[in-house]
Formats: sequence, C-alpha cells, structure tokens
Amino acid sequence: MRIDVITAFPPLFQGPLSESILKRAQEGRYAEIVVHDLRAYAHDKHRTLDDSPYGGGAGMILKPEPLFECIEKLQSERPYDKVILTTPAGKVYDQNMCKRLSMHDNLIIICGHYKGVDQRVIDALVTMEISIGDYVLTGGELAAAVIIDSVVRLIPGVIGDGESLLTDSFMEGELDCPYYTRPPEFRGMPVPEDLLSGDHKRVNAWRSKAARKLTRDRRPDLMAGQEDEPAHEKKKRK
Ligand code: 6GU
Repeated sequence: MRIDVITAFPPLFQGPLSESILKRAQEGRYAEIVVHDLRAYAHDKHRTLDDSPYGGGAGMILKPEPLFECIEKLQSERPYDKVILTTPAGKVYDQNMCKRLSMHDNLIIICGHYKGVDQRVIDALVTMEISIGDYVLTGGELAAAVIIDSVVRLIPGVIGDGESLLTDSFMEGELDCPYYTRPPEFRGMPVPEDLLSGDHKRVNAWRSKAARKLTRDRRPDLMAGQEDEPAHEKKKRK
C-alpha cells in the first residue's frame, strides 16, 4: 500500500512514521508513505498557502491552487482509491473504516489546517472526509498520523503474529480482556488463578468473561444488538 500525505507541516510526521511498527512496515515494503510539503506547490514569492475567507470572519482558509496542483500531479502518476481530507466535519473514524481503508492500494490524505480548506477542493477532489473524534485539533496532521498508524498495522505481514490482530479490541465488537505477565504475585497483587492454571479452556473462559464484563461496564454501546455472549463464540456458529 502507498499513502501520500499532503501537509503544510511535514516535520509533524517525522516522529510517528520513523519508529516501531510503522518504521518496520516501510522498511519491509509493506507500506510506502510519502509526505508532500504543500509549500512546494505555492508559486507566489511568499509561498502563500492560506487566505482569509470571503464574507469575512476569523481564521484562514487553505487556498485551492496548491492543493489542486499537488493532487492532480499525484493522480497523473497512478490511480488513487480514495482522496481523504482530515476535518472535524468528517465521518467519525472507527475500526470498520480502518479495515476498509487497509484493503486499498493507493490513498491520498490531505491534512486540513487553519480554519479549513476551500470548499472547491472538497467538491472536486476529496472523496472521503474523516474526523478522529469529537474534539478539536490544531490541524489534521495528528489525525492523519492516527489513520496511517491504524491502517498500516492491518496490512497482512506488518504485525508478525496474526493472533494479536484477531484479538484486538473492537475487532470482534468488544474490548480486549486484561493481561498479566510475570511475576505471579507483585506487591501483594496476585495474577488471577485461571490464568496460571496452564489449562487453555480455563484461560479462554476467564478471558471471554473478563472481556464481556469490561465491555458491559465501560462500552455498553459496543454490545448493542449482540446477544449476551462473547462475539467470537457467536461468530463460530455461522
Ligand atoms: Cl481530522 N482535524 C481537526 N482539526 N480536528 C479534529 C479532527 C480532525 N478530528 C477530530 N478533531
């Protein structure tokens, strides 16, 4: 998969893309992430990217020309499955959108900034607007980094042991159970006995029950429409 990111602030991506799993995914050629400096597509003397909104009011709007030029150049080089804009006005991002995005070959992500983007960019070029939640960020860069991180880790091969993907929170419509590692007792706090039993049936039963309780206590919204049993048991019967 190739992801082209268009931003007025390329340095914001240096950290997130160059560590851990995202670094490995790029080194292993599972993902190619290309960050484009929007300023390279501004042609006036001051490399202006934004301007005040028609009709007045506070804030600045990203001008259409640099974005059109950058996106059209990319689209002349290869076909893109989606042209995404990060904006608080977008559809709220979730694991289902993430899964669908991870199946594409080529994505463009435009990082919204300042007060917004000239609507003509959205009307003519953008095919999907995404928000990462109901709060306001200073710009779309951190949202784009969140989308990239969550999408790239789903590309087959990026996370070595497939098991840890399958047991992700949300993958089966419920939260993941709590986990423990050695030592069996730490500062008077013991690890639940079932987990130490070495009996896989007992371990799995404990985990199912714990995951269900956590989901019911914290995210009952995830259980809507589900029967009173863990999602993975339901799935098996289909
Ligand atoms: Cl995608 N952009 C901005 N600026 N703020 C946000 C957001 C995006 N998602 C949530 N808040």
